[in-house]
Amino acid sequence: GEPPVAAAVPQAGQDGLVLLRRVGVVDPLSLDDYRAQGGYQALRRAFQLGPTGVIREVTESGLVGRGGAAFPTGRKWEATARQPDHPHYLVCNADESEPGTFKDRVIMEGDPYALIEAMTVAAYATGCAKGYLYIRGEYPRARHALENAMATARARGLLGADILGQGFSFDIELRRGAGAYICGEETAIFNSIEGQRGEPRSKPPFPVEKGLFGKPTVVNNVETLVNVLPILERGAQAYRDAEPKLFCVSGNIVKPGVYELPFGATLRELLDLAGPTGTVRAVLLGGAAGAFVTDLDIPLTFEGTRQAGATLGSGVVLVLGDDVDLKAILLRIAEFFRDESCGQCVPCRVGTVRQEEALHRLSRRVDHSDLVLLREVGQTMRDASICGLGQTAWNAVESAIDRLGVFK
Ligand code: L3W
Ligand code: SF4
Repeated sequence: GEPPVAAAVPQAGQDGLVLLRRVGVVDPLSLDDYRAQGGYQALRRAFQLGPTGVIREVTESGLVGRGGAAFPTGRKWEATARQPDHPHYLVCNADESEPGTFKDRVIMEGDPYALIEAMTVAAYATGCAKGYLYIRGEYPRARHALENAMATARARGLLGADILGQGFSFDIELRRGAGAYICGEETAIFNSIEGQRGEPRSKPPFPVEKGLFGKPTVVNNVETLVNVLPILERGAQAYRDAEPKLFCVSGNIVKPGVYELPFGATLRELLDLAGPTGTVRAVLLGGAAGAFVTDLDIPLTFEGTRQAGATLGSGVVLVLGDDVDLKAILLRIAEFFRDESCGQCVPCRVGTVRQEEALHRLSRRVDHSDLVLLREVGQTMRDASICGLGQTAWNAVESAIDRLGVFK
């Protein structure tokens, strides 16, 4: 039943792609094919540079996290590497659950060795002997591809003891999520791996100091990690000159799928590739946690989207045509957050319920007091929730009211 990977990547096989260059082209089950297409060059380069050299390259590349929050990767790695407490752990966040996000899936399904190689580089740089790959439970095809890649890499001396004869040992354990959105929050992943309830922990302390099993931990998203390969293969400067970003385009669109463009392309340029099915009413950027925009000329950068009052988030570009029922979409988003709140803190546990109730009333009859209530509840969730779920649960609704005039 599932479509082949290439179908989800309309640009598959095109020249000039960086992150997607092998997706839909390489045999995802073949290590030999991966190596024939440039695989394991980056790890060899990493061993030449040494851990500090790798961190220097990653820092100079300017790479920031692709899971949504855009934290500088080099800073995270450097902070973990220097922790005196051992062991250090590496966690790859592959619990891709933000509605509208499916970029990590195509990488894992279509180029799984890239993620295994990138995790090995990250572990080498930050002094981790053990890594966990925490994958969304609903991704059986990706899991299969990764399990095959890990077993083959292990059998060929690319995982396990003394990798490539360089005296560095590292192995990866795969863990599956069980369908909870909140388990994509980094500290909820730690709890989940440790066998506790998947609830976020308060930060600080940040994972770089006290993460998995209370030890220094690097947590990176799949897309963040695979960027490290071209950084090492090309060098930080060449990478910076055309820094690649993945976008998950869906909704009223002719060719939905994952697109790669250099940072700074505009939303209009992306939509020209994907082809809206008609007039575009609005675009939801950043997913359920993101915001609606109407200006198609905004540059798709973290800064550009922030200035437009939105977020690049995990690269969600959900296109809404003229005929969509916005109220129904808002209700669906509110229902999602109410469902997925872990219930640990009051602003989010209660706020997501109140938000959904108010939206139900408003979609029947527009009452000013409900709009006031919605705003107060939303602001409280944003200011007082423990984690990103509650902090962002009102973003999309707010932008729909303020920019799209939904309840006017
Ligand atoms: C050391 C400090 N480390 C922050 C680390 C922190 C984390 C990263 C970002 O994600 C986003 C939200 C949504 N010393 C540090 C430090 N760190 N200060 O930097 O941290 P933070 O807290 O800003 O964000 P977060 O809670 O990790 C929230 C987005 O996630 N989102 C997207 C979800 C995406 C998926 C998906 O499908 N891939 O689920 C959902 O809300 O936009 O910006 O590592 O430890 N001083
Ligand atoms: Fe749980 Fe929501 Fe609080 Fe996050 S903000 S800890 S999801 S109740």
